[in-house]
Amino acid sequence: MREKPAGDIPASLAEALRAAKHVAVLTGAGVSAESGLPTFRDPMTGLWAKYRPEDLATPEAFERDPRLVWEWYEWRRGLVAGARPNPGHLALAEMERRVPRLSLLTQNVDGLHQRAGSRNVVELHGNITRSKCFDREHPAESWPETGDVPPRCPRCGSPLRPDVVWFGEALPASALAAAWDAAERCDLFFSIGTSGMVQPAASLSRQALSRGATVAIINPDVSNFISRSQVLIQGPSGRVLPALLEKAWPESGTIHVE
Ligand code: BJW
Repeated sequence: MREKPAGDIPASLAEALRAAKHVAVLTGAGVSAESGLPTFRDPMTGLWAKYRPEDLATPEAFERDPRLVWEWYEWRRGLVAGARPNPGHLALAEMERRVPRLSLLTQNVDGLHQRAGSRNVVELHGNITRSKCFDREHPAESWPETGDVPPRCPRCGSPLRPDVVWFGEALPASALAAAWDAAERCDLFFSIGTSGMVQPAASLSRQALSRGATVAIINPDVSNFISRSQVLIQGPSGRVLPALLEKAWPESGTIHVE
């Protein structure tokens, strides 16, 4: 295990990236922090520092107070709509264009990877911009303006909710299977901007490691990751990822990701 500050990218990691046949990347809220979106567990600015997850991010919370939950997600949808992909998102999209296969496994619900140009994105925790009904999971793109908060499903009348994965809910089966498959088959696995606190996503890096992949962590706070990876790079993803691309493909000159 080696710990490197941003800008000091190990040559061995750049070589591993250049040689990789299949790269898997797990991302978390930290990747979108430089786009101005709050993470969950930052002790000062994280969402869970101000709000209790059991009041807002469980099916029971929605049953208790659907208006509160809907309005909280409406506020967050506004933040997402006003955010733009940052150099970390853009570097990952560029990485996908440079390696034979890249699986981008994201816990983020903000859609910023897709907006940055990433194509093979697996959304483990859903997407905040989509809605579905609570009772039957009918997807809903529009609904009649009846004044109901939350609005009602146009097909069955049940209340609408954001299409995200709350605590105690199963992840979408196809997304979880794709993520597990990528972790088992990749030769290089990155864990970027995630605290690794939430299962089952947190187990993916260990699975990749057990199958022989090189595992690299990129995070400004690496204190939780000692012994969980082979390479630790301490720094914000918006700085580390463009530097990593430049080190892996120096012949390309400066890679413009902004
Ligand atoms: C930077 C940076 C910069 C800052 N650059 N980095 C086994 C053991 C124990 C518990 C469980 C278990 N299995 C399941 C559970 C329960 C639970 C769980 O894991 N609980 C733990 C908290 C204890 N898991 C679940 O309930 C999951 N469901 C499940 O397992 O179902 C089983 C089942 C099967 C069959 C039927 C029924 C059930 C579901 C988990 C859903 C998580 N949902 C949320 C909310 C999504 C919707 C929303 O957005 O509101 O997902 S919670 C929240 O946490 C969100 C995130 O995706 C997720 C992970 O957070 P993330 O991304 O890691 O963010 P942070 O804030 O924690 O970390 C940010 C990091 O970025 C930090 O490290 C910073 O240092 C770093 N950073 N700036 C790079 N510039």
